Amino acid sequence: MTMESTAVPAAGDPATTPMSKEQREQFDRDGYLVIPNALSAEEVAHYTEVIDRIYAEEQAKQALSPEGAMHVLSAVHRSQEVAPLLDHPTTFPLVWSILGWNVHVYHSHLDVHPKITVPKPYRFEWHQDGGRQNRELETDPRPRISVKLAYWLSDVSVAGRGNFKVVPGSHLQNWIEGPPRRDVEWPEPEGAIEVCANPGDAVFFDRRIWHTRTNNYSDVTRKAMFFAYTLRWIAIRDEVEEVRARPEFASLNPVQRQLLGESLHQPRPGHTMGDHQWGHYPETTPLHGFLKENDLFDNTWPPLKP
Ligand SMILES: O=C(O)CCC(=O)C(=O)O
Repeated sequence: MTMESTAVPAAGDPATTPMSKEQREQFDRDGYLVIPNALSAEEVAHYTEVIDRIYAEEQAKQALSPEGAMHVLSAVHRSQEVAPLLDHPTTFPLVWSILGWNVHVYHSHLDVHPKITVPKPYRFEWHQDGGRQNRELETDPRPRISVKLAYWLSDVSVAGRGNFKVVPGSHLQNWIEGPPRRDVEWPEPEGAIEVCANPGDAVFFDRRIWHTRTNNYSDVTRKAMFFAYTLRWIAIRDEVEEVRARPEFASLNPVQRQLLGESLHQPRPGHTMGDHQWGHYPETTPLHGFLKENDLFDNTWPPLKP
């Protein structure tokens, strides 16, 4: 189910259930949350079929990594079939509960990591998301600015299956010790844990949490889809222009189109797309409309002030 900004969902619909107090406390403390059963078994089967098909296409193009892994950027550009994950009712409320209504998806990827059977050179992959945001923002800690959702299609309920690895609570830490060069072997950061999840679970994380993908030496092929959200005054990295130019873009709901960077601005004097992205026109921003219709504004949290 995806939410239609024109239809008011029924009371108790997960799409209109904001992040709970307990979830917020945990997210603020740990920098991430696991959302059990974010996807139904049918959805897991459906998205697995989609990702397997994309993997087969990449394999046919010989575009996989030497270990046979796939890391395809711009998820909806690759297949509009994954668009319902952009505003999935079980997870998207976490996004607007934290970032508010002036948001879009700036980065996404579809990942498949089969068992590694060939030697893989060491590389220190621990990072915070946001690239140069981590150099160009001067505060300590730096601001959150973006959050990311990972939907698990494979079973990573035990460690060692290419799990997502984090240092809980490290989102408030600007720096961790690392090697002088990324190919120099280095001990894992203190307190690092592999996050375990069942197929259909989602992980919601603060971009600042120190995290890494881990190598999959298990027999279970790791499959996951990632979507990162940020404020509309930050540029989208994904290839969304082509997505917006396709006829099928019109079939998406208004919130999904907002998340894919639809301009939304009305060509009239003094009204620019940039102003719209700055949030000057809430009345023509679909997520603002959805939150208003469902009485979801919250004066105690600035991003959710009407
Ligand atoms: O694939 C993973 O487990 C980690 C993904 C990651 O590093 C990221 O989303 O920035």
